[in-house]
Amino acid sequence: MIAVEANADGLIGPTHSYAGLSPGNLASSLNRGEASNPRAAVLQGLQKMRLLADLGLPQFVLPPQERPDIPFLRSLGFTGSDAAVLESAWRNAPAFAAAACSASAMWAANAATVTPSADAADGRVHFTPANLNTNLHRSLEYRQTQRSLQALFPDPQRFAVHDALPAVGHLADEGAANHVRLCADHGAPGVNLMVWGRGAFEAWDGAFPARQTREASEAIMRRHAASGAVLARQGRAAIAGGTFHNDVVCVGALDTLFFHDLAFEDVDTTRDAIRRAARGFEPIFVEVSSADLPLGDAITSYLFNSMLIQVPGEDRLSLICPVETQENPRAAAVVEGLIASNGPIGAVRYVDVRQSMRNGGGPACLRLRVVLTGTELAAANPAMRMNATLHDRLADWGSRRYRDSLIAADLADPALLVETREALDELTQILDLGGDFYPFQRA
Ligand code: SUG
Repeated sequence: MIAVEANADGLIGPTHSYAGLSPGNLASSLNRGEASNPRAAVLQGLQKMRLLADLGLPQFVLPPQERPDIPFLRSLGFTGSDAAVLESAWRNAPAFAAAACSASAMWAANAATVTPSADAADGRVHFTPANLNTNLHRSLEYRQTQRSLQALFPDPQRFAVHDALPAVGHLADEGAANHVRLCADHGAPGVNLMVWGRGAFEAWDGAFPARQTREASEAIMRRHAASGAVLARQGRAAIAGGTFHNDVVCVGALDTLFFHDLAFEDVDTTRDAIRRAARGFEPIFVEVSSADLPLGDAITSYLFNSMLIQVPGEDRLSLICPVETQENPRAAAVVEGLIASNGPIGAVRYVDVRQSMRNGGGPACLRLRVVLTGTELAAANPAMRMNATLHDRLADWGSRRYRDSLIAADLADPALLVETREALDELTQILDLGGDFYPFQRA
């Protein structure tokens, strides 16, 4: 079967801010309290989507979620008008109010785990929205994420959009950020590398949280009836150094796995298991040593949070790296070395997603990869597909609707609540999502 790799990126929302909500994500902690620029953020994200679409990869947009999340605050007992709920929550429970304002659904790599039809026993594409229950602000995403995926992939004959796993610590799930699929070509059966940080019943004593349990990864492969599963433990040292998702130190595409030597607890066993699971191809391992790129540089440069893509018409793979990679001499040297070699990675393109990067979200965090056959691609919602026209409409929308500076105090402003709803209301028209997509539209 012939298939292509599409990307669905999270459109960055109007409340994009730096609230320091993710322990173990060093950028999030470091930039806590800084002023953000939501308008620049949304335009940067759109520019990246446009680049991918122009390179010939199908590109889709996942809408931002409704924030501030007033229904969440009401569930905590805040009452009165929406403005009163927001004001009272900020006064009495600021940590909950901050969580309710986060635009974190932008990082679509955490939206879901995806199994292409080539790997699923029933021949459908399967999605499990991630419960994201390690961090409060992210645990608010999965219901609306499910709705977004259903809007993008509406045909149940071809697409199975599951519920999230039960939202408990034992089944903590962060979606595709801990999943890498390797294959001979996209339409062929793949190896599904599922990377987990801790066991469900293990006493975890790491300084930073391990966000994915082995049991969550197993449950997803089971419910998708997915072939080619390989489970691997994330390096404990990597988590301790700030690798809150495996995709901070590892990315793969087609037959190539590109990773840092601390990514897995046991690199040799992981490599062997991938080799054994690979059908019809010999995996290529491109490992970068700590000597060439210390973990700290891997994390600040986000070299491995690049997208690794096959550009139509090119014979070697391309990296889509953040400009921060180029600015880190060691990381830039690794990239130059790869391109100069005869290895599988032959080109690099740099993108500016600095607004997202300051919260620990690089190019790969912003996208969810979905491998689709021709008929599946045709069954995806065309109104959510990026092209020059949609790019320009969304860039105009963001330029008109988004503020160019936000600090914590602004998030408590009832005027921002009105602005975000007006923006999202207009967005549902642009993306043809109907008049009841957001909770505020259904109220
Ligand atoms: O979950 N940052 C996100 C970044 C997610 C990156 N995704 C992948 N690596 N796939 C997180 O830690 C910070 C929000 C704040 O602090 O305001 C945040 O949620």
